[in-house]
Amino acid sequence: MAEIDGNTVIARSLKQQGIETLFGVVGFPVFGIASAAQNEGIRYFGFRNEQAASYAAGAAGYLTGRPGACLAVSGPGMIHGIAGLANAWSNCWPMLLFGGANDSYQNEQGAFQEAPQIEAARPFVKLSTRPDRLSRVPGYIEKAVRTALYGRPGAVYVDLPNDIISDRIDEQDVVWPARCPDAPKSLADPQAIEAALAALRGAKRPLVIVGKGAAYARAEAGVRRFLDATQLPFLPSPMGKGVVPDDHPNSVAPARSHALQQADVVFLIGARLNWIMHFGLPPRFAKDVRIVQLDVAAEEIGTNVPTEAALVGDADAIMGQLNAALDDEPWSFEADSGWWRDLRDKMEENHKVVAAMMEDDAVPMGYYRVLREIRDWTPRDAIVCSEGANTMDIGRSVLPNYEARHRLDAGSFGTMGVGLAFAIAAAAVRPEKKVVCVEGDSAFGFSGMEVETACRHRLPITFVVVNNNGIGQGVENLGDPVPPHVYTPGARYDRVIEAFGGKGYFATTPEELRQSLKEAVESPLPTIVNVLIDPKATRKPQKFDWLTR
Ligand SMILES: Cc1ncc(C[n+]2csc(CCOP(=O)(O)OP(=O)(O)O)c2C)c(N)n1
Repeated sequence: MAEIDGNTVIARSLKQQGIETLFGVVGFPVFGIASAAQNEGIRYFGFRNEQAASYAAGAAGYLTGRPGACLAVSGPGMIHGIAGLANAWSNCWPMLLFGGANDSYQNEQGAFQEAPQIEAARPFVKLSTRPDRLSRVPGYIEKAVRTALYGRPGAVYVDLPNDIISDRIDEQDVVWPARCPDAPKSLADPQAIEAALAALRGAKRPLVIVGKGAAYARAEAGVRRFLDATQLPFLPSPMGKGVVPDDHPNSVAPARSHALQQADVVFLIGARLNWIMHFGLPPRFAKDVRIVQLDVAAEEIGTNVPTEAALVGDADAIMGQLNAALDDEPWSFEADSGWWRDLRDKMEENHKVVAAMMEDDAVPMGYYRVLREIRDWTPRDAIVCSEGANTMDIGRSVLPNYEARHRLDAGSFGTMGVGLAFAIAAAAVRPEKKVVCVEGDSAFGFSGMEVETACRHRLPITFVVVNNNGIGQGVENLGDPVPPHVYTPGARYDRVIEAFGGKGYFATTPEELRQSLKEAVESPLPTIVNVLIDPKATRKPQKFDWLTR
């Protein structure tokens, strides 16, 4: 049998475990791993910073259902990669970070880029580990994959010292475990299924909330069937958007606050009662709201509000149980109930406020006018990435999604700098899709250099920078001192991409924006549409101050 090196053992293990794409930045001691991965047929995307590469890995894990993988150099590179571990931890996405490390025989001697990497990763991962010898590396990688996937998905860190990477071994001495199967799917307790349906049947003002857990579990067919059968009103969480198309007749998203405040029974499908849902507490929710909760993680049950019926397990399998129970005993919520009439009235009222802003052709433009144009030029099945404050928040209601796992945003961790990375990940793992990435100008700046990554890999992403000269709101001109939230007024972000062979567009009027988007969306090149908006533009007036907190 032939001798092989550590790089090859690591690369082969990744391939064998179903990892087809690797994101990272090379340097000591991981150069050879990236090349070996390419030799094994893994696509390697070299980034400009490990932060973005690690964000990309998390998104790839969410989109594909197998852990996304990131490769980082020792010390500072691995430390940057922790940003992605934390983002994956918060969003419950399966990802692996492989960090190079100094030779283990130099530990505690002040080695080049030596750092307490295993300890640094630990708070954000399900497992932080280091192989003890080359022969067992595939076993460690199989366990890393299994840990990231099984139970509540999450991040895993694998430390790779140089002496393991550069070691050589007879191929027959390597222990190769089988490919880790996808996570086993568990069903809910049949009594909990009955309790859940009984709670919903007895509700006067029921509401379903569909989260990204439903999207991750590929439960879209079951959730749609359930809503069609029960005629219950539903709301998506930000990344739960698209599990059920936003134009589904049961969507009450335009009456979101009202629906949350008034509902008496809420059925959470893979959605958590965290800050995004105002913890399930007043004033966002009714004081005595009753909760039916479907989650893959038993420990999530009862978070912030006691749960009346707990459906623990795989969302797709459990939606199957609920649908089977409804087949046996059909039931649907009354279509002309006071609750539905109330929700429809509220949706109509909110629609009018927003419609006026979307049709306002005044220059400089506001968010709604810009986002309406983006909506009109975005293909129906595009993957939409979004980040920023107003740009993302308003975009969530203006930019529709029609398919599951087609929206990626700052998510549970509220991370800026994820947008470009997510767009690259989406274009990498779903090459058949158009990817549109809608960013605030501040958000763009966090990972802006990754436009070079998109150009180098010829990924025809359309980046739209909604430019108001700063964080949240900007100014017309720089003052002295420069206000903390302000960036260069009128910055030409569109020119950045041209340095790398992409195409930039600059727009200040609705007509220029329309023309730019039309060309950009059809272009075979990566493009940036930089649209200047009113630096003082903001959201529609909010009825409650806690909505903006
Ligand atoms: C990593 C990180 N750093 C800082 C912040 C704080 N923050 C929240 S939103 C935001 C940017 C908002 O401005 P912009 O992207 O221009 O969007 P806008 O609201 O102007 O549309 C920042 C910096 C964050 N959420 N994440």
